[in-house]
Amino acid sequence: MKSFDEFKSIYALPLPELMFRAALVHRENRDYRDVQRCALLSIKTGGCPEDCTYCSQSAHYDSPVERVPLMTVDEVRVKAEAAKAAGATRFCMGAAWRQPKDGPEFDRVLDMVRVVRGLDMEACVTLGMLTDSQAERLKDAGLTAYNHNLDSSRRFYPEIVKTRTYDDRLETLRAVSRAGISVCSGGILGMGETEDDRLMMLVELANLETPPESVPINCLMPSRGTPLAMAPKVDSIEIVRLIATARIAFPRSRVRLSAGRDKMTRELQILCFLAGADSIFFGEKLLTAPNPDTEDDAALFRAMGLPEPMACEPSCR
Ligand code: SAM
Ligand code: DTB
Ligand code: SF4
Repeated sequence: MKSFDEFKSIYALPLPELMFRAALVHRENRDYRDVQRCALLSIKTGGCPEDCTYCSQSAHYDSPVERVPLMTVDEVRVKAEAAKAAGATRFCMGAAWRQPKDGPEFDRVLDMVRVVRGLDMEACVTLGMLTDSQAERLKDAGLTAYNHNLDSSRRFYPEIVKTRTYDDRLETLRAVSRAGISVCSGGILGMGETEDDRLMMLVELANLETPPESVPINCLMPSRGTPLAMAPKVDSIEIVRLIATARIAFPRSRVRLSAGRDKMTRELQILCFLAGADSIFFGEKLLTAPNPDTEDDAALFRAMGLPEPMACEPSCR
């Protein structure tokens, strides 16, 4: 069992020591040159019945996001081919659903997964809560990973979402694991939580029967009309400390520097990579919010001396 005190004592180390330990763990367990580029696509946008206070796609708030129904498989194929040509080795698709309904739309998502896998990329989807049978069908379609974030600590969660519980979230993560799909689960910084809440979230993830193989760390993308529209920016060093702690807590997992890079300097992003982050979303849009220009990202990788996207290891296909 991992404990809060253990993670806190790591997180609170003098920064040079924390960075050194995280870099050691990174090198012992992974190839530091392998920073994965993932593409992200919103396959169904807006009008979501959940009330997540951070989200531009919730129907509870008046945000400027336009509702778009579920894409066609052909539209997804075009986007996936372009992403692959641009160097993505993972293609992630998100739907603004509380949970998928069995029927033609879920079947279409299964086809989208098959298309992405047919292009030899990892496929990840995030569709809300899943039943065991839906998880099994996604596995049969070839899904690599399912993204379902815990977002924050159990204590803080009811302050940001009221339409579902922390245990609902954990139940879906268990269904995903039972189906043999790799778990992608992390959180969001900057919603008014404390640094301890962020650590409690890592403890919760580390104590899962199957800890996530992928841990996205998002910074809040404040969206007009949502209750968190005016939330202040997260302190840079807090981001770096959390990434380093996540690297030590999940030595063999991908720690993903996810939403929020558009407001980070090049130097801060590089500190995050030195702390053990080894994945980014690239492309000019996340689901609804902006991401850095692809040209700026190419320059960032050149500056780090990591010019070529690394192909994903054969075992992940
Ligand atoms: N509806 C599904 C769900 O919530 O599980 C999937 C889509 S949802 C947009 C996927 C994840 O994006 C959320 O769990 C949350 O962690 C993240 N997210 C949503 N809005 C965000 C925002 N404004 N800033 C940062 N991350 C956000
Ligand atoms: C994750 O942890 N981050 C991505 C992905 N999983 C689906 C989503 C980020 C969303 C940022 C806000 C937006 O684009 O609306
Ligand atoms: Fe819906 Fe997901 Fe946004 Fe919550 S985070 S409102 S569940 S799309």
